Amino acid sequence: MPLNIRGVEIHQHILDRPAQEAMVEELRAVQAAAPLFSPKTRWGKEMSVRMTSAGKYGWYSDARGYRYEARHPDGGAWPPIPPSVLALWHDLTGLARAPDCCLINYYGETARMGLHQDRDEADFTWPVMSVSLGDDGLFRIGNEARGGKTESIWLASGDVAMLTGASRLLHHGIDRIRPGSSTLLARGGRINLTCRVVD
Ligand code: MD5
Ligand code: FE
Repeated sequence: MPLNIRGVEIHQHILDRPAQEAMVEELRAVQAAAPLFSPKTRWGKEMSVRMTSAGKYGWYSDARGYRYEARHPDGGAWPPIPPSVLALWHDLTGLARAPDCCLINYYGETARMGLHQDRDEADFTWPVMSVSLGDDGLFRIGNEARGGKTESIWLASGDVAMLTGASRLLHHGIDRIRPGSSTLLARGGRINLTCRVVD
């Protein structure tokens, strides 16, 4: 049974160590084809999280704002979503439809992500799947409206959060990671994969 926080279903350690290692290996190929970059916000500030994507679309941000793009900033198409990620998506969602985007977020020691909503997608009734790999991350879950009380939980390597229904539009963020808490990634840090249906 998954933990349930405000409708966010958290499956702790659903991926065992070999499954995590296999996923990291597949992600290496994605990053080789589509290198990590640091998006700039609309206000010109570089995000502390480095990113890339796989699938039909990649998430992107610059002075024109947040959006999905069909190409990596270097100009090429995004690589395909790795088979291990697609298998997990179909297994947990029960959907026949594949996600359009698998965003790969890389958190170094001091990276964080402020409270925000994910609302760049056309239809919020599709679930979102979030996979944590590597160091622990302190995940904060808020409300649909800005402000109010929040709840936090440490996400560990192999944890998967499913955002469905009413939880889909909650504010959320990563306050900090716990450097050195996992041996999965040779260079340390935390990877988060977020799979979404975009259009
Ligand atoms: C992360 N990434 O750990 C998080 C996990 C992002 C992002 O937030 O936008 O790249 S995604 C967690 C998520 C998605 C949609 C809804 C909710 C959480 N939620 O309602 O809690 O890098
Ligand atoms: Fe988000």
